[in-house]
Amino acid sequence: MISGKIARAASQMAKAPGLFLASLTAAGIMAPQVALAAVAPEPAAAPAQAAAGSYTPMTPTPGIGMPVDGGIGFQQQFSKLGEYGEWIHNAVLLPIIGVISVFVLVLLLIIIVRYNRRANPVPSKTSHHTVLEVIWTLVPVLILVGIAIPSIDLLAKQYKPAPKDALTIKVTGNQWFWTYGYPDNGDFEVISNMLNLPGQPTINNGVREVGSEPWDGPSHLEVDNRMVVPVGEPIRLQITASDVIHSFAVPSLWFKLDAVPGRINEKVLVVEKPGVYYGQCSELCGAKHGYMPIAVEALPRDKYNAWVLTHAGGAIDGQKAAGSETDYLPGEQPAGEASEAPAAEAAAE
Ligand SMILES: [Cu+2]
Repeated sequence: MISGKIARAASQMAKAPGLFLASLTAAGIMAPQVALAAVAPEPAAAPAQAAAGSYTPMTPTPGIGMPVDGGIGFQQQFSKLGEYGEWIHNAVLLPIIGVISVFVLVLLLIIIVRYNRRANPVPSKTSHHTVLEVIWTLVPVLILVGIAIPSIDLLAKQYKPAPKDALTIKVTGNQWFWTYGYPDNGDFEVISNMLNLPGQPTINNGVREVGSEPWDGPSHLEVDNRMVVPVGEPIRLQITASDVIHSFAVPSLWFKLDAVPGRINEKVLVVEKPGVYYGQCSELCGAKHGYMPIAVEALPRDKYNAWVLTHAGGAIDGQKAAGSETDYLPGEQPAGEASEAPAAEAAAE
């Protein structure tokens, strides 16, 4: 384990000597003074603090990444998928629902006024009308097809796997808190508990009260240790649970995926803007189901790396190139090759 860390750190040395020494320093292997003396060309030049790992939690913007008073729509979205989903809801579904509801209401009113017993004592005996029947079958079919096209497109995009070299973060639901594992960053783990509520019975022993730090967000949503992620790059979230089924859900990031014991569910997350985004467990999971919120803090890469280095054993991952690789799963072939392969086999037969 330790030798693995040293090996990994050593491989980074070639690329970034400062970071290598910083990680050694963070791991307690080398004294900071020795590290700096050994590398820094001029003592004053190296901002040692940033490289050695530093982190102050970000103060959330009110109303962003969290519910708002009287809100009835979606939370403001901070991912491409979320913006697309919100567009389908606002520009496709709501107008269709509105037009159909008004149309049916108008038909009902016409029937009530014009075809009641007094206004129309002798009702028509017509029972079939071919043109009308074709229209009222065809129009709903076309409406459903029109809704299905963007819906299936969104569904497909949501389950597109992360690029091969995306950063992996493992999310585990527990009764009643979340743990976040960082296998690409030295495999440390963050335990995330809801902050206690002032003047109310203690929910989590040994955890401070919400509002006791300047960066605390809303009560019931803020946690002691947030899930920190890099902004603007695809992240492979692998989600599981240790006891019962939970669900990892963050509305403003258009993200919800069940956490099932003994199983890993995977989905890609790309956060567009730095910020703090809150969510909650969304699967009834026991007595304290309502007290296991999620707080995702998205930071620029350099700040994310500095956060990583604040953890024992934390190591900077190989700065994954965002989206440079293809989107197929490990072991799968690219679309072009895959289509050629069966043809080649067929030709051989
Ligand atoms: Cu839960």
